[in-house]
Amino acid sequence: MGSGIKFAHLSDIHIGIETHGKINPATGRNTRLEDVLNSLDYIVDEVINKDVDLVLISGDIFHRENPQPTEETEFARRINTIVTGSGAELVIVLGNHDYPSTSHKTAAVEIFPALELPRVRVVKRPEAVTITTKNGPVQVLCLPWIRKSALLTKDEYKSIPSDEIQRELERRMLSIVRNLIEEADKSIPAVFAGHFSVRNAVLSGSETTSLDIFEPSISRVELARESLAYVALGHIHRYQNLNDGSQPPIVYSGSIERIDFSEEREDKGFVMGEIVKKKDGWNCEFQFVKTPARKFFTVEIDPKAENESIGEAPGPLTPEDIEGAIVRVRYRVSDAEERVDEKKLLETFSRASSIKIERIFEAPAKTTRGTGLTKNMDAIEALKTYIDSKPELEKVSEKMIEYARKLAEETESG
Ligand SMILES: [Mn+2]
Repeated sequence: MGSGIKFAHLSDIHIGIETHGKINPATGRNTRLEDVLNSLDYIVDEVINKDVDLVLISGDIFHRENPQPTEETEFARRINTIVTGSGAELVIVLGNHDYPSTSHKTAAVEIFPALELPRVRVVKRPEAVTITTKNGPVQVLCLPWIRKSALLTKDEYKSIPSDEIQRELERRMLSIVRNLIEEADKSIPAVFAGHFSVRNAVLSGSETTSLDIFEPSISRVELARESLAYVALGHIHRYQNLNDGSQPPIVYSGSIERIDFSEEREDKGFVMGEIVKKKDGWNCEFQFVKTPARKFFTVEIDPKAENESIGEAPGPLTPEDIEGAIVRVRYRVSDAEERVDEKKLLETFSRASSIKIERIFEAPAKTTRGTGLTKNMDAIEALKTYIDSKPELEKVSEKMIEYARKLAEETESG
C-alpha cells in the first residue's frame, strides 16, 4: 500500500458569512465565522493526520470579495498549518465569490502566490498544472469560475443574437473543458478541478433562486472521461457524486458549513480519496467525510395547540438537538391579534445558539376584496357576482353581461 495519491477535496468555505450569527463576547468574533473556521480546522486536522498528498479547494474561499483582515488572517493561518504540518500540495481554484467585481483588481486569495509560499498554487484562469506530490506526479486541470466577459467580448455580445448568447457561452466553455482534457499527459494521473455548474446537478434550497439560470453550464458527460481520475467541483453547495458507480467520480463536495436554512437537512463535509494505478489507467476510491457543521432547525408551531407544545421541545427534536443549534420557529395565524407566548418560546429554546421567531399572517382566503368572488366560478358567473357586490353598477348590469357573453363566445370560436 501507499502507492496511491491521497487527496482531500473541499469547496465553498465562505469565510465571512455572518447570517444568523452574533458576536461571541469571549472572542469578539461573529459566531458564524467561528463555525466556518471550526469546520475548516476539522478538515486541516484530517489532512495532517491522514498524511494527504494533495489538497484541492474548488473555489469560494471567502464570502465577500473584500474579506476582513481577520478573515484573511484566519484562512492564511490554516494554509500555513497545512504547509508546515503536512507534506501536502495545495491547489486553489477561484470561485465566483473570490473574484473582485472589477476585473483588473486582485482577488484576496492571490496573496498566496504573491508570498511565493511553497506548495500552494492559486489558479485564476483555465490551465493545467502539474504537481509533484510526495507520492508521484498528478496533473490538475483547472477551470476556475469564468466571467461571461472573459468568454465573450463586448463586440461579440452585440453581434450575436440574444437567444444565441447562452449557447455561445456554453460552446466556448465546453471547448476549454475539452482542450484541457485532450491536452493532458496520459502517462500521469489527471484530476479536473473547477467551479461551475454541471447540468442537472441537485441544488441546495437557496440556490434554486440565487444561481443565475443563464450562467453557462456543462453536461456531466463531458467530464465522465476515462482519462480523468477524479473531478473535484465547487459552486453547488449540496454534496453529490454525478457519476455514481462509475469512474471517474464527478463530485461536488458541497459547502463545509450550512450557509442558511435551505441547507438545514443536508450533510456538510468534504471528500477524502485515493488515486491508484490500475492496468489501463487510474482508479479512484473516495468517501464523504462530515464536518462538525452547526445544526439548523426549522420548527413549525401550531398556535392553537400552544399550551401543550410550547413548553417542551416540539416534534422529534430532543434537547440535544436544540443545544447550540440555530433555530427558526414559525407559526401561522389568521387573526391579526393572534400570538403565541413568544417569551415562553424563547425559554424553550434557550439552549439554542440563536433563535428567530417568524409569525406568518395569513388572511382568510375565501373571497377576493369583499366581492364574493371565488376561484372556481366561470367568467360570467364571476361577473354577475361582482356586479351584485357593486350597487353603482346596477343600471349597466344587463349590458355588461350581454357584452361579456358576446366576448366569451368570440374567444371560444376564434
Ligand atoms: Mn459557493
